[in-house]
Amino acid sequence: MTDDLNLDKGGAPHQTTEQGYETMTTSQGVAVSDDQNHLKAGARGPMLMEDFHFREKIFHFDHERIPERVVHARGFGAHGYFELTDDCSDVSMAHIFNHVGEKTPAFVRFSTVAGNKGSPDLARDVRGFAVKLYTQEGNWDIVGNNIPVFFIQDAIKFPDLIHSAKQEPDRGFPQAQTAHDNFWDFASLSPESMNMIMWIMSDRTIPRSFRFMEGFGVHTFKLVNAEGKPTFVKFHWKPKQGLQSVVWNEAVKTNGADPDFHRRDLWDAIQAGDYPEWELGLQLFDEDFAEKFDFDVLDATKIIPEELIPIRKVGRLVLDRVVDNFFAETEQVAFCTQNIVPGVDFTDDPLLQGRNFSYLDTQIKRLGSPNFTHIPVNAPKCPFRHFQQDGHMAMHNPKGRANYEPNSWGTEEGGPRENPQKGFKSVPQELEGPKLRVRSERFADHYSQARQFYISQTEVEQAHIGQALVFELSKVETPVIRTRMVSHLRNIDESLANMVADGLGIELPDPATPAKAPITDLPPSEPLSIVKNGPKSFKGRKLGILVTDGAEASHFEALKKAVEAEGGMIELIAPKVGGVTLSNGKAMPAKQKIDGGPSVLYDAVALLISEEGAQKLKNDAPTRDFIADAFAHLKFIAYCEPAMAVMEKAGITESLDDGCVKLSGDKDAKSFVDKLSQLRMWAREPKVDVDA
Ligand code: HDD
Repeated sequence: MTDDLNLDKGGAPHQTTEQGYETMTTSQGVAVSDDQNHLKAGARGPMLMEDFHFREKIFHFDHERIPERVVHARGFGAHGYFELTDDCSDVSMAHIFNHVGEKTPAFVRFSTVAGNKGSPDLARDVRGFAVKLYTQEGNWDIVGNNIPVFFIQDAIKFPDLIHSAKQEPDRGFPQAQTAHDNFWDFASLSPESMNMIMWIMSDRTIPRSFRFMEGFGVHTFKLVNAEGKPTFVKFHWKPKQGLQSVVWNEAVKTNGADPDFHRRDLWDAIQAGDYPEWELGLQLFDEDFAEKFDFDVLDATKIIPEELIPIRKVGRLVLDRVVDNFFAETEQVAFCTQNIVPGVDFTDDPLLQGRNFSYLDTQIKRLGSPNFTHIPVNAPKCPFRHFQQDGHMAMHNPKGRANYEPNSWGTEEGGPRENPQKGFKSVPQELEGPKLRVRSERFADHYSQARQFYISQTEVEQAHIGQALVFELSKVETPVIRTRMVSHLRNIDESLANMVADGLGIELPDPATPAKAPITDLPPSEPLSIVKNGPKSFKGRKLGILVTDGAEASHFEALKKAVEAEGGMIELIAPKVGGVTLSNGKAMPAKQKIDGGPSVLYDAVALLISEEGAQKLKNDAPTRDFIADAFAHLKFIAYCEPAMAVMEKAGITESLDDGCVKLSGDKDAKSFVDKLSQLRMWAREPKVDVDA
C-alpha cells in the first residue's frame, strides 16, 4: 500500500495492536477486530449478510486476476538504468542519445511467448526482451526479442501464428511448446518463417539465463538528428556476461527441478549485487545501403549481418533493482511499440506498422482502462500534460476549468498547447501508390538467410538444430506435415535435411519450390553462433558442490577461493539441508538437499564426498542422477578420490575426460576453475548422445 493511502500515522486511534503490529483495517480504513471467523447467528449458525469485512475481503480476492497477456504471458521484470557512453547527436536528437554519462531509468521484462502465465521457464521458446526507457522526453519502449528475426512478414498473420503455436483449441494442450501438429503445419505452409525456424531450433530458445542472452529490436527503425536527417537503425542488446544456453535434456529436467529457474536466477543475481548488463549496439545505415542490400530492410524475417554493418556500441543497460511487487510492476507494465520519442521514428515495416495498433489495444483490454498509463510503472517520469480525462480508475486528474483547446483561459489556466519546436514530428516522407493488399517482391527470398544462419553455427550447434527438429517433428502426428517441413530444409542445407529425414525415419522428399530462386550462398557470420560468443570467465555462474560429512576441507576452501576470484558463486548440496561438518570440523550449512538440488541447477559441479559419505550415497538415486546428469550435460566436474565409488555407480568412471578434474594437490582447484569459462565439454557429446 502506498504511503498516501496509509492511515495518518500520527492521529489514528487504532494505529497499532497491543503487541506493536500495524492494525489491520478494511479498505475503508475501519479497524478489523477478528480476521479468523465470519459473523454468524450463533456459534454454529449461518452467515449474516451484514459482515462487511468478510464480503469485502472475498469480493476483492475474487477479482484479483486480470487477463494474462495473449502472448508473452509468463515474464519477469526488473528495474535499472540506461547510460549513454558515446554521443550520438550525429544520428539522433533524442535527449537520451545526446547526454553521455546521464542515467535514464529503465524497466525490462523478459518473457516466454507461447506458454501461459504458470508455464515453466525452460520451455523451448523465443524470449521477449522488452525495455521501457523513462526518458526526459517521454517513455520509449523497445519491445524486442532474444532473436533478431521473426516468423512472419505482415502483422495480419500474427493471430494465425500465435493460434498455431499455443495449445490446440479442442484439447487445450500442449502447453508452452511448439512440438505439435498445428505449429508445424502453419510453419511449413509459411516459407517466410524458415529463417526464424533455424533460430528457434537452435539453442537460443533454451537460454541458461535471461542474463546470458542478447536482445534485438528486430525491425529497422529510424533515428533522426537535429537537422531532421533520418538514419536507419537496428537495435542490439549485447550481454556483457556472454551468451550461454543449456542442452535440451537439461532444459527438460530443469523445468521439473525448478520451473522458476530463470526468474529466480535474475532475482538472485540482482539481490547479490551481481547486476546484469547489456551494451546497446546500433547498426546504422542509409537509403543507399538499403537499396543495395540483397534483402528488404523492411522485412523483419531478415538480419543485416554485422560484417556488413558493424555494430556501434553506444551505451549500457544495467539491471540493479528487483521489483517491490510482482503484480504492480511486472504484471501491469504495458509496453507499446508506438511509444517513441523525438529523435526516433518508425519505418514502413509491415509487421511494425501492425504492432503499433495491437499493443495499445491489448493493454486496454488487459488492464481494463485507457488509464493504464496512470499506473506508476507505466507513467512517464517526465512532466506530462494533456486533455485526456476520466475513464475507469482515473488517478491523474487535472485541476481547473480548461479541458479542451483552443480556449481563452490564458497560459495560467488554459492548460497545455502543442509545441511545434519541441514536439514529436514524423520524418517527412513522400508516399504514393495504389491501394493494394500485396507483399513486396523484395520479401520473397525465404531461404538464403536461413542457410547463412545454419552454416554460421559450430558443428555442435548444427547438430543441436538437427536434433531439435527431429524432436519437434517426432511429436507431429501427421506425416505429411513432417515431410513438408523436410522439403523446406532441403532448400536450407542438404546435410541438415538428410539428418532430419534420417532422424524421423522418412524418405527425403523433393525440395519445396522457392518463391524466389536461386537461393544465395551467403558467407557465414560469426555473431550468429552462441558458442563462438560465450563468456570469457566463470563470472556470474554457479558451481554446485555436493558435499558430505567429513569431506576434505582444503578442497572446499580452494574451490571456493578460485570460484569467487573469478566472480562466480558456489552453492552447497548435502544429504541434509542442515549441512555438513568438513574434515577440519567446520560446520557448513547447505543450500539444497540432494533431491532438491539436482545438477541441472548449476553451471559446473564438484563432488566433495568422504569415504563414509560415498558408502551412504552410492545407491542413492538422486545422487547418481546428480552425477550422471552433470556428465551427460557436458559439465565440468571436479571430484575427490572417495567420490569415485559413487561416480562408478553413476556409470561415468569409464568415460572420464579432460572435463573431469581430480582434486589431489593444491593447484587442482585452480586449474579446474580455469577451465570453467568454456562452460561445457562439447567434445564429450558424442559419448553421451547417440544422435550427436
Ligand atoms: Fe508482440 C507482447 C515482442 C510481433 C502483438 N510482444 C509482446 C512482448 C514482447 C513482444 C517482448 C511482451 C511485452 C511484455 O513483456 O509485456 N512481438 C514482439 C516482437 C515481435 C512481435 C519482437 C516481432 C518483431 N506482437 C507482434 C505482432 C503483434 C504483436 C506482429 C500483433 C500484430 N505482442 C503483441 C500483443 C502483446 C505482445 C498482443 C501481448 C501482450 C502485450 O502485447 O502487452 O499486443
